[in-house]
Amino acid sequence: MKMKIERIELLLLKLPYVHFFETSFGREEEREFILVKVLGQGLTAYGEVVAGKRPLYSYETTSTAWSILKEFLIPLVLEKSIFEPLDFYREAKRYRGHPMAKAGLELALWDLKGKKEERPLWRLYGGVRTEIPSGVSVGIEKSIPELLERIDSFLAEGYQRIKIKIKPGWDINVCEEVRKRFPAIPLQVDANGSYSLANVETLKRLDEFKLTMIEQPFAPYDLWNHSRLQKEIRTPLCLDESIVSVETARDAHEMGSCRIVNIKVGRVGGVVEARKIHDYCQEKRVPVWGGGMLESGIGRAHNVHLATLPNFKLPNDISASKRYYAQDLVEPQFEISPRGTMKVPQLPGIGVVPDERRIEKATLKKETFEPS
Ligand code: OSB
Ligand code: MG
Repeated sequence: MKMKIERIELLLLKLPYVHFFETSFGREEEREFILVKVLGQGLTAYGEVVAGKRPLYSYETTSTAWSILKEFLIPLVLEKSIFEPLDFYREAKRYRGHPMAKAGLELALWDLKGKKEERPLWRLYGGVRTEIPSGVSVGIEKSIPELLERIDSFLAEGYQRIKIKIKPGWDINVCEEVRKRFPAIPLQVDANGSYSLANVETLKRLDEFKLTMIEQPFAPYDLWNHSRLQKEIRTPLCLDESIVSVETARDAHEMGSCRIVNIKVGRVGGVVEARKIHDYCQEKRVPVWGGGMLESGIGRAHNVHLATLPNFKLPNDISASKRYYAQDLVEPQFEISPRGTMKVPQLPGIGVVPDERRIEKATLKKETFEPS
């Protein structure tokens, strides 16, 4: 099916969180991110770039992504009349790095394809479920009692598992208190790469807490030390930041660096690469689950569709709209059922409707690009 793209827009948005989010990188009160809009033949399609204001989770930022999109990726699409996500993936590959910038535009092309073909994304991807299991990622809080209260209220909402952020000094003591209060809940921890060999004894002690997994204890590049640690502990390691392509997924698996893989489209450069990682892991019987980057409803809708693939075997970091924002950018807002599941939208493309007035209210900057 041929498609003519008439315009691409970049929008820089700022949305305040309902509750601050703190990780080993520090505390954030609001999220700055880029929306990519692709317009053509009466259709409007949306992608979200998950890069943040500062290069903490990865080297990308809203301003590097804006520049890569403006100078290289958008001209590529407009000059070569690319509209198929797979063609974009192949052409964009010659530019090194910048996966979040690439993913934002690829996601918009997927939404466009779904809308053009009048099918929701999960059907284009070959998804196998109409609702997905939701977990919640709880940041570092001001005190342990406050953390316990937050966990309690998320459990009351139905979330199927709790993930807590850890860092050196906010780990063993925290797990002890959480397990004292909630002895049997599915629990996992995420270190965002904040440990080193110097604190390997602490990591070994995490084995006591019946955790489903320990996510990314060491730095992103450090597959080797993850593999050494995995041999010394029972708890499965899960890699997030380290897995940036299907090749790194293979390296990690062959080295024994993890037993579970977190998939984020932004980190791996789009849905095409994410599905390659998914398929490789499925073949090797390594379960995957969907990570999150505190996306708006637009990015979250994309994550929901991806998480319908068969090898997404564990609850995802895909939570209700109100867990993140007072008013999300899409209608309907994402909600979770008392069973801790989220419905997969069934309208074409992302399947939810962005509210242009809310988007405009949150927009700091906008730029429009057209074919010459
Ligand atoms: O490591 O999974 C992570 C948010 C920002 C950056 C990194 C991570 C996270 C989360 C949030 O854990 C998950 C969510 O979107 O709910
Ligand atoms: Mg993580």
